[in-house]
Amino acid sequence: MKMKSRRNFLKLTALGTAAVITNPIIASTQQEVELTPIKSSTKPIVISTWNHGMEANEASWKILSKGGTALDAVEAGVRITESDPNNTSVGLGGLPDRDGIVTLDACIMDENNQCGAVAFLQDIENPISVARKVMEETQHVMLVGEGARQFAFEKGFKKTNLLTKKSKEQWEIWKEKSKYQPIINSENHDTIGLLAIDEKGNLSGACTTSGMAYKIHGRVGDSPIIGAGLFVDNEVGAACATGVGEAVIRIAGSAIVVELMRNGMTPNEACKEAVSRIIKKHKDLTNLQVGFIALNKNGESGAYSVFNGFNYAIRTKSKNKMIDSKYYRDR
Ligand code: SD4
Repeated sequence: MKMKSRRNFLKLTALGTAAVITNPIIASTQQEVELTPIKSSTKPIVISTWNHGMEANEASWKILSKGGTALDAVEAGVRITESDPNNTSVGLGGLPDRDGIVTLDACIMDENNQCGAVAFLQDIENPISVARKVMEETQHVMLVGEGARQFAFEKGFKKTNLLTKKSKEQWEIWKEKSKYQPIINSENHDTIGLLAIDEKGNLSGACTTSGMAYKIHGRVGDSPIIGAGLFVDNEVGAACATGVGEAVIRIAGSAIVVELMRNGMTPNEACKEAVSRIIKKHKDLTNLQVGFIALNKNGESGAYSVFNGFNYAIRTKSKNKMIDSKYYRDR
């Protein structure tokens, strides 16, 4: 194609190359984005959702600080949360669906746009590692339900009872009160989404959850859906989501955040714009908590949520802390 003006094209100097948008109409509407090369003091970096992110980040950091890959780091990080029986929203000990069955959703994506996902998976403690096997050892992106479970067994994963005593007791109390009606409640879900940049400047992400507590059996949220719960584009950045998955899917949340960063927004601005789309598309915001976190290729991070109360953990050479997300409205 003929390039009328190179200025119309998105420039990603972080790569030392110009990423060419092949449609001139689209190109002429793009803002030119100058991404300065990532400072060596900024990488590696890992960010992840909620307080459980602190522990997960540490596991990722062990890998990143020794020069390991972002892909290994994101998997190792979220495995910690998945295997924590006291965490009732991810992996082992996750709150079950309304029938008392724990079903897990997870996905992983690397710097080459390779991705793998599992959804509605039962009896496996670390769905993120099954998702990675789907990515690396099949030609597919997503396996669900019984097929995913059988695949996991074939790959040597052990059968594990995911319903802990504590989660079973909570479910029994819920059953008494709720008459089998799932309640969308922002207290009931705390997915871990984790994004990392390694020493080489490559990005990967992982997202894993037991989903909305007391959901209808068979319900799958945003977390295993590439583009909704997680998206990574190594030229631009990465994003992941937490909260009411249905709302995230409706706007292709994480893909949108990455695309907005491509068009020049900071991670904070991109997360805010995605949240504002959710707000525009939902007349009733009752209990509709959604939060996004994002990391751009420069190692800048950001977050935004519908309501207060969302936070994320950040780990770099110089920082290891929780950051409160900016938000649209007080609850
Ligand atoms: C879901 N988004 O299944 C997940 C739940 C979640 O923080 O994010 N919790 O809808």
